[in-house]
Amino acid sequence: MNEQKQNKFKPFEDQDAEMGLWFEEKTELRSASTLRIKIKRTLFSEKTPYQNIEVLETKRLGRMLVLDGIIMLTEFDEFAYHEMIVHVPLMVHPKPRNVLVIGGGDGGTVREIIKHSEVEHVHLCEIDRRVVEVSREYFPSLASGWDDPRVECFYEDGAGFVAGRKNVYDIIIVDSSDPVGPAEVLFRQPFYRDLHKALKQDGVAVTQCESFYYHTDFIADMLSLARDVFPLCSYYYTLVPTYPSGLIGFAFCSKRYHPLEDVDESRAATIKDLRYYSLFLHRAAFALPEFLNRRLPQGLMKPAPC
Ligand code: SPD
Repeated sequence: MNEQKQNKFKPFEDQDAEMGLWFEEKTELRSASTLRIKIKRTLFSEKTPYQNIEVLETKRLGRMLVLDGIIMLTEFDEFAYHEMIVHVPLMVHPKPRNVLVIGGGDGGTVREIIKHSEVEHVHLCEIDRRVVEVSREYFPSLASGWDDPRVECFYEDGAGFVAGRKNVYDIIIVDSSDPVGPAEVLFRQPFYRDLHKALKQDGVAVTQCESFYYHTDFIADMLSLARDVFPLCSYYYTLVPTYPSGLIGFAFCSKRYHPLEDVDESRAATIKDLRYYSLFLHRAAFALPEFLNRRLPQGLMKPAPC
């Protein structure tokens, strides 16, 4: 068999020849482009009090979770998002015992957190219980954390949950959807202040923070909010082809630990089943293009030049 026939992904071969079903995502903050993904069929669709939930079977990217028309994940590339939103902060904090996830009802973030043996308690606060129930049923590869005894789920508004907790968590991960609909409140100044209060004195928070190509001003505003509250802030990113512009970033907000100088390199070798995260990528993810560096507020941490 020749090499071309063995290749499972043949992205350009049949686009013109075949008619079929396409999912099209309109980028939500700026209609600069759309992403189209070929689908075979809809496996699940429901309107909950919070949002529309859909599970689609794609032609080549596995199953796809869509909330209010926005792609949350595909089985093809979700690991690049979940590994980077989790292992970057957990490798930096020396004792990540108590971890809170806001959002993350699909289970991918919890799956990565429980790979860390230092973690004793994981609280997941998801506003929409149906996201958890549907993901458990349709995304078994993300579900390994749900029955772990360290994991406890709360079905509440994430902003209210964080506001009610003081000095509790070592790590808070905000695995949210975009700043429209139920997640909008998670991108405002009061929420960042409450994150700071809910963390212990050396805590670290990481928040989903969009694409530096499409949302440059938004990211600058978010980092500005974060810097007003946390002494150590930075931005890093990961490559996810099914998100707008093929990448997504995170605000790294820390009370004490530096995202590059405080990495526990010995622990990195103990984490199982990594497909994206490595110590090299941890460091590289904080190296940003110059147009973004110029736009971000002064006073953020930057990686040391080579
Ligand atoms: N533009 C879509 C961003 C979605 C980020 N959150 C995804 C949740 C996966 N756990």
